[in-house]
Amino acid sequence: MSKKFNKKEFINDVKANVRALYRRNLDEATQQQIFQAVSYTVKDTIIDNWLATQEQYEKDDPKYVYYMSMEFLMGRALGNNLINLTEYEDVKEALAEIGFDLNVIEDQEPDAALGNGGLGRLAACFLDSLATLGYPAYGCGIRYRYGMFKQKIEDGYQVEVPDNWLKDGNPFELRRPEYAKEVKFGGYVRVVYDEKTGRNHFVQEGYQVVRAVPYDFPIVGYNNRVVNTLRVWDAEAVSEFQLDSFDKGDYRKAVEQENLARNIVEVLYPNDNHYAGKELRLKQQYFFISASVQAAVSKYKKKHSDIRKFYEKATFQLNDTHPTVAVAELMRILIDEEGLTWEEAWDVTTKTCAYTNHTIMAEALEKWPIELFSRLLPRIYQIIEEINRRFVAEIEARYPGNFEKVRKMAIIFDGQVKMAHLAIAAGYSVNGVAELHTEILKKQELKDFYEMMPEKFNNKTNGITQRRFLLHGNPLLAAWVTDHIGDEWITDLPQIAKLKVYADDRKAQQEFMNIKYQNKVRLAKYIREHNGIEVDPRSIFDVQVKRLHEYKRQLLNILHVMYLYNQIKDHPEMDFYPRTFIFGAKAAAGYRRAKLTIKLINSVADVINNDASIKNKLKVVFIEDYRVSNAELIFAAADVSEQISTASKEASGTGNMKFMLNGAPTLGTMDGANVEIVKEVGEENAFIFGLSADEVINYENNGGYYPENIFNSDQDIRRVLMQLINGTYAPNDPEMFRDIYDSLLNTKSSDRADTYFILADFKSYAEAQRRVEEAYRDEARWAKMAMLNTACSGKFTSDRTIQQYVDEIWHLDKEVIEA
Ligand code: CR1
Repeated sequence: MSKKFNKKEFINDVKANVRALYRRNLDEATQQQIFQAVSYTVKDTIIDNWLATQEQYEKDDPKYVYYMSMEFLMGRALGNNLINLTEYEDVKEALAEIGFDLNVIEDQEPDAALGNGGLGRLAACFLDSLATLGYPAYGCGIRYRYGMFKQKIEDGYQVEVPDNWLKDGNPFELRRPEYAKEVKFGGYVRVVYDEKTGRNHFVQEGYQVVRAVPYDFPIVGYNNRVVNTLRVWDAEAVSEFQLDSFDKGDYRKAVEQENLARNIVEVLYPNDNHYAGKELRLKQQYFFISASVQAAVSKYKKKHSDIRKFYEKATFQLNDTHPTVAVAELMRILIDEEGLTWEEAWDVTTKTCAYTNHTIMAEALEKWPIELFSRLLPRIYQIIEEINRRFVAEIEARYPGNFEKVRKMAIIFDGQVKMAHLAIAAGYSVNGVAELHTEILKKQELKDFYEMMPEKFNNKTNGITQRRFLLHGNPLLAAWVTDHIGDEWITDLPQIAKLKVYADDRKAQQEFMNIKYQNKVRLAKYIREHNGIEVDPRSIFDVQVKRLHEYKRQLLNILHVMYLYNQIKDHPEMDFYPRTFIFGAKAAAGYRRAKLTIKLINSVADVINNDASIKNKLKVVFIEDYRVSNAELIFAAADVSEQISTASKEASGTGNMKFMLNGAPTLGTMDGANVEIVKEVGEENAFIFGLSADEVINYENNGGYYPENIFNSDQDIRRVLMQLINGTYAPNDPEMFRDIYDSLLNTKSSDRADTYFILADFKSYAEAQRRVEEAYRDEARWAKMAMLNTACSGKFTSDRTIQQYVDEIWHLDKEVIEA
């Protein structure tokens, strides 16, 4: 493997880096400076492997996957890189020797939060698995100057603070100006007839141009010397003197170009599962896609002369519709720059692009107004028009006289460009992210497309990397697992099933639960330091961490807490097992009801946590600024995994898998990947409740759901809902939560009341919660359940997901880095 770790050399390198970077000696350096110096030292090792990988790929000329994504939610790099280099323990020891604690050093690193939630984190897990399995891959994205905002809670409200993650410098990235590309916006297209070839040429003129400069991040494979690349693009102004002669001295244009460059990569849009339709967002999309596609084509051309075989060496995976302009950009390059005919270019494009759908939420569908689209990307729009013309002709040929089909499937319709339709028409593969989700796509959301081209559709159930979410995040459990079954699970997670033989072993159960307890102590300390709340690690840690969204139903959870509180107040003598309800969630900055839900959770927490009469039986904690780095602590410490979305709405979920891996049974609906989790672990080792996806879809299509009937007939529910508007949790402003109350009962708005079936599922949720309590009281039973969740999590490694993408979509060959 990589050259052996040498402690003395390592310490000397760190010392030298502190001197070179900060002109200080070790004893004068801050923890941040040590972090930087250690990272540069680690980067040196990585660079050796990066070069070796590069050379090997150069020699073998393999096919690459370009994973195109607006989001890569990487989290911290140092700890993960050390884990994958298998140098974590060595470095920890070496640092201890010179008086530093690796954990504290790791805490100096800001999260690279270039993503919102599951979609962005999935991309990050995929890169880890691609490198670990030895597949040639590039992540293609944007180097946002500001990532996902930092969340502060002030007076119970979310306040967004800019995430200036680059302010201390970013030790692992590498700027690559030699690979810069130019990206053009606006202007108009002039058609020039070429008499020699008899073909039209399309020339874009009067445009603005931005220089795209790539920054490369190393993606370290586990213990295999493979280092792949995440390439994220920064925008720079093309300075005035570089304007072509026609534009020379055009001062206004120079300033405009400067502004365009400055704005384009400024900040990540903080929406999860929601489309905002902002012009700047479309600029971001085209910016990084144009640069990435140009780079992929240049790379191919270095070794190959026949561009018509491009797809033999490259495939583009489009992470949702956000990168779908890649389809038209590739067509543009092939036709306008490489001189291919339309048919030739279409053949290449449709063998290169593949699309992943991540949601059926209607509000997430990207549809751009023609006016905006054609003004910003005139040539790209022309190409999409032609793709649409031909696609509509196909639909008509297939369904003569059926205008309904055209209306539902056309790429351009009703003044809008529909990105999902473009991705499906041009992609050779369309996949969902869990079995249930893919079935819903085929039967409901994309039914017409499935009927017309069933061969494109397939499922790839999501996964997570056990290297970050067990080996790094839960070192105690990781070591225990390795003690019992060896360490092959690190690269072959299904091996973890070998733990099943310990499920009934009392000693193993006690060790397992003791580790859980220590992780709860670790989290309790974090909560004390960050929230000033004291929680009892002996209580049940019941956790819901994920983006705040109505369909994820944090509201159901907190309404149930209010109900429990009523019960305890009414029956102080009641035997109630102490519970700590832990929430963590960011709300999109403009999502009012989600933000009000955060306020509600914090208001309920305030009342309950300060009520001495309930003797600490109930605690509610809202963890500020939920992100990848604190998620690692939270999963390790969870007893109960709340996965309570309205059935059919959560495409997959991936947090559910991280909880399972860490030994927390699922309390959830039959939604997304929960269905597959229950199948693996057995229904007796999960707590399932609520309407099924079919029942929800049936109500949605046929009506018949009346939340007010439930409100009128159920005293417990009625009381909880009334407490939203009678000042119980907002004595100074009883109207504060009116909007939430209205959302459940009133049809004032055009929407159906209780869109997400909270009242419908309330009682069955409460009943499932009682089963949780009962199970937890039986220590041996719970320990067995928890251990079986870990033991049955093998399917949910992203290594398995990636292998399926490779076998069924990408068709890549494994690379081995020679020593
Ligand atoms: C889904 O909501 C899924 C991730 C990753 C999200 C979640 O259930 O686990 O994608 N979808 O596949 C999304 O962000 C834009 O859509």
